[in-house]
Amino acid sequence: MSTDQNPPSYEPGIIEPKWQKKWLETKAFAAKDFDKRPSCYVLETFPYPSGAGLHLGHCEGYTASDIFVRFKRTQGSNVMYTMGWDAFGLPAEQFALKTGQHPSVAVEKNVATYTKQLKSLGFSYDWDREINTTDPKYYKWTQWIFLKLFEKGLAYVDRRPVWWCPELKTVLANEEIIDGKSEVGGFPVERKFLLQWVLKITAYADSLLAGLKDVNWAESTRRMQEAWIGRSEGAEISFDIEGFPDDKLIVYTTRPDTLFGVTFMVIAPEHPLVDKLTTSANKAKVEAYVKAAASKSDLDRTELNKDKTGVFTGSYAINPASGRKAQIWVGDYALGSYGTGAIIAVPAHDERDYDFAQKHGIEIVPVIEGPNKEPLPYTGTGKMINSSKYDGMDSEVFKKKIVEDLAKIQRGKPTVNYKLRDWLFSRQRYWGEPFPILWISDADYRKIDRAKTKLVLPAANVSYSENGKIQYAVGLPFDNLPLKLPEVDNYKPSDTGESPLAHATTWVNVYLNITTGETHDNPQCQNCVPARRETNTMPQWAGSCWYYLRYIDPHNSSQLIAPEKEKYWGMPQLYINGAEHAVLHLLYARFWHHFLFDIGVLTHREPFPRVVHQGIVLGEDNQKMAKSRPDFVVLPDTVIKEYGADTLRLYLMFMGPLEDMKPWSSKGIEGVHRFLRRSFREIIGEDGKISAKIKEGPETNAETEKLLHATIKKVSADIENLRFNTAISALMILLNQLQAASSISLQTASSYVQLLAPFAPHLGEELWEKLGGEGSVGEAPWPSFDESKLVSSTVKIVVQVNGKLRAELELPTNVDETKAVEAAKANEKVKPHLEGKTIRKVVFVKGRLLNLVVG
Ligand code: ANZ
Repeated sequence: MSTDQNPPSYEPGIIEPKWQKKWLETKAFAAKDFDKRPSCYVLETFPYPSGAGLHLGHCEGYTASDIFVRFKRTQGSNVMYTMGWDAFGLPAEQFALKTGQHPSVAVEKNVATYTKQLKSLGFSYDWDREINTTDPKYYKWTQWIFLKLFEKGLAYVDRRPVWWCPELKTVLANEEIIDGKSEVGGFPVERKFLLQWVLKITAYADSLLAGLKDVNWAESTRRMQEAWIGRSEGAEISFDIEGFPDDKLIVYTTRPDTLFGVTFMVIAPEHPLVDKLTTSANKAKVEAYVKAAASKSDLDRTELNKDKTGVFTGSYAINPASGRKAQIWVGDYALGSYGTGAIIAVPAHDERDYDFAQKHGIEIVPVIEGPNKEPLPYTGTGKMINSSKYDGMDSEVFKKKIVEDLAKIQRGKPTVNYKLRDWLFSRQRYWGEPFPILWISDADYRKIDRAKTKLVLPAANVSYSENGKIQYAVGLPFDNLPLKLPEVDNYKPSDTGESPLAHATTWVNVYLNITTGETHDNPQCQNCVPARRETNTMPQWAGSCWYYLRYIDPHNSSQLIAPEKEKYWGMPQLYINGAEHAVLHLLYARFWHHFLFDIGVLTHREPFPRVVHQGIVLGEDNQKMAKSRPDFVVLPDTVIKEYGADTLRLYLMFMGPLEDMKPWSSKGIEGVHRFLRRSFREIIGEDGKISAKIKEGPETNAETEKLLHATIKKVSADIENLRFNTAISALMILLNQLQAASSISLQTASSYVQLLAPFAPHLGEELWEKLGGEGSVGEAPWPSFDESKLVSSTVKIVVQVNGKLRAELELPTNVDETKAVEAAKANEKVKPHLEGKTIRKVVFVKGRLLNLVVG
């Protein structure tokens, strides 16, 4: 704390809260709809407010976008920069299970902590646009989008196998199961068939692929998303089966050119023909195999290094091209869920098939010869061999030709497949958005007058049947949303895998007026039928699929987003997030966005034109920070307490390129803290007033002037390109020059503060105020640079000793011979070569070379 006796020092603990308060009070960062300035919308991933609070990863990404928007404001943009909470999810529900308190209690507490932490970092959000996915006013629109998907036939139900862990009483994701046991606790899991909601994302596969052509994303991310969608062009080929004249075995292949090399077939354990094709001699073996396969995940089954297992059914397929017989095996490396669930196996040209054939002693017939007669399996292209009349043909030509020829005899057709699967959209959980759906009987469904009802009915009926009774899904009227999540006493999923909402029997069982869509508990009501609410909830992804749209119009109760506002703000011109979002979040959100575009809600087809992934901040030991190694976990709060938020921000950006993985360093943070202290000291004098070194009038030091212009140019370009670390280096070099100069102009000092301000906004405001700057430094127009002042002020001079290159010196452009010799003598690399010797001759080429002849 400064007193009258002591010169003031840099005290972030005082400066920072002061400016944070001021920014909040003046609503300094309000985004103004329809303002004349150009709009600039920047998005960052809204956090899941966990009990652990904000971590360094959040701070890194958020600081980067905050610098970017602060820079944009000074350039005259009307910035929209926002924050919200992705607050549905398992941990809040588990908190409820443990404490008996409603999950919203945990959410509220955590949101308060996060808010405080984010404010303490000085992020320039428009807090009036804050959103929370668990707020009924928000999830009303999540439900609305779902209802639209339902109405358009893009949501359906299916009895799907899910992994169920009886011990944990929960459904688990594929990734949570290792070797048939739960990752947590190692308990056995079983397949359970539960009724699930599924969204038809596959209908958007081509649209999602096409859109990737127009985005400015990291190449690796674009490719990952492409691979996830996995468009594959191939052919379906139909095989006769010996002894089963009424059946065909249809396979999907991307290599019809290998057809003459087929020596066996593999069908998935789930394939509908397994039982039929298994001869009695093989029955026991096949049944045991099929049973064992049921507990493996697709991931386990297709893992390349896994042993390729299988059993022979005893039946044979007949190759439509060669007429040869091929054994039909059941093997779990053929997946039931891809293509047709059956494949041709060509050991000569496919690694998996090769391993399998070797292991089971099956014949290997090469049909493509590579240019260098490569060893098997050979997966490249070449000349056809062992393929009857096609021998000698180029394999790429043959690939098309054979499909055409097979098509003529109805044995084949070109086919496109996708890796992308429809999206399993329901969870047996409490803490999620309820589905605005009710189930009614077949007879009651038929009573609905489609012309009169306000219920939402899908183009194609959505139904399921249980014990011979058919149930139909109807959607609540759009006007009746939100359907609020009911209070329950018991948050546990039940033994049957049913969602905890099923316990809320009075909420679940209602009477539905099939005209008005109203629900109540009065059985007497006319037009009413008994109905049962859907008790699954939506997955965590739902709320985050469209949140970036809601910031544009967060309080609109009659529309998801007003079209004029969507037009004005457009889509976020920058979205910084973690690389873990490369597929799921960015794909799901794009799907909903394309859909909303198609139904006329939006005018922009792609939501995220520019996506950048921040790199992970590692611990000082170069490992991922983890609770298990608490000594290496750095918490933002602790750093802020010790050094202040400006230091934390600056250091996170100085550590290295934004997208790189980089380790924390306590030395490094000391360094940037010193830099901020030096900046403070350079502007503010001993008496607490503006430093005596700072003079009115134009800059008189030519070196300073040149460097200032070069720094303005560099920092501006670096911020635009998110190269914050090099921008900060440039500021450090400029500060060195300011310190070395005997005086600085007020203009230079002000420009320096402006350049520093996006990175260290609190210190920026403080120094700006001291310099007598007008208003907030965040609003002052960004300094401009003069290209003509950038002419380099230094040259590289090559130093030779007896003609041998010894060093390169950076010296002022107009350096003379004497000064150059002096500099060379002082240089560490040159010194040893002069020791004990006399300079006999000096050759100096101005601005280029210095040769010292010694002896
Ligand atoms: C014969 C063949 C020969 C194949 C060859 C490959 C190489 P993508 O690009 O992934 O679509 N396949 C087809 N359906 C399958 C299923 N349900 N489970 C496991 N594998 C399946 O690859 C398609 C290839 O993967 C197909 O082409 C098929 O093997 C296999 F030298 O057919 B191929």
